[in-house]
Amino acid sequence: MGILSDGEATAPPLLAPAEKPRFPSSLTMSMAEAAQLMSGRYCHIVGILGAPDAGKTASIASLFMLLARDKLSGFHFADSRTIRALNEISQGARRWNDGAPPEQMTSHTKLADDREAGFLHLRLRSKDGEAFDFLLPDLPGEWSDTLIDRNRTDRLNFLKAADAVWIMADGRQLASLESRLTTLRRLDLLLARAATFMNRPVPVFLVLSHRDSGEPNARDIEELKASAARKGIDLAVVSIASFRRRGGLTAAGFGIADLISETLGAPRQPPKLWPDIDQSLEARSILRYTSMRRAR
Ligand SMILES: Nc1nc2c(ncn2[C@@H]2O[C@H](COP(=O)(O)OP(=O)(O)OP(=O)(O)O)[C@@H](O)[C@H]2O)c(=O)[nH]1
Ligand SMILES: [Mg+2]
Repeated sequence: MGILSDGEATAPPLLAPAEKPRFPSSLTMSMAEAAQLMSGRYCHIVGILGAPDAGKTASIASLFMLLARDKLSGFHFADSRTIRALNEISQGARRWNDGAPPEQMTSHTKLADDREAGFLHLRLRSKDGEAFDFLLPDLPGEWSDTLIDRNRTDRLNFLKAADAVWIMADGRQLASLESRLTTLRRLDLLLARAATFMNRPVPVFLVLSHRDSGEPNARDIEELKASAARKGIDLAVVSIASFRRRGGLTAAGFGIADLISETLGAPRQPPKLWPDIDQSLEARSILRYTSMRRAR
């Protein structure tokens, strides 16, 4: 065939795909997916902050593994929208050689999108049949470091909608002479930054990991609590052992059930009897936050 004459149509070389091509979605829930879930049911958002290696990912992995074995005292597993992500973060812990735990049970958290938190979803059912949905972000410790050092808050806006905050630290660092003072000072700074940023009363838990290696120093805890009280925070302290090192003092999963029930039981602001529209939006600020982002 020669050159096409004017007006003659050519067939497209390829058929248009039925759906626009998309990158595979992240295994965690995006902010928009979380907001969609929350529009249908109440979800407890927990802000999990803490330095690299504080034990943030391990606490979520341990919670998931306890639920998987139906060993979380007081609760059963009911559902998860992010089961693949939960499997992924607990993979290291399941890669045991002949019963010997690997050096690293969880690996450093790296996010596909370094600008927005991804949420892990877990639905728990209490022994009396009540269901509770949790949205837990597995954030890299660098996000807490940049909050402390540079007051970088743009990626942490979801904290404004959190029902509770877990400030995590490796309990062993409080027991070590070299790291104790620095750890205490950075925890105090993190509490201050989080309190200023959230600017409303939120139950805050100091969660100390590695309880299998020993108990935290009671005087340090009292000092942190007193300092938190001066910032208007009623700090609750929970010690956990997400895993158990060889010869460790406590079983794997120690304290996790307490952490969950205390997070659920933490006093919340009493609901207003006749809230007006603005106030109810205030309480569910994740919806407000996502609608603001959509409008941008
Ligand atoms: N034995 C024991 N190991 C723990 C405990 N908590 C955390 N670990 C281990 O400590 C290391 C660091 O824990 P992670 O949970 O990965 O730390 P992270 O806070 O998520 O760190 P980033 O993702 O880098 O911010 C991992 O090898 C964990 O398996 C604990 O309570 N007991
Ligand atoms: Mg992590």
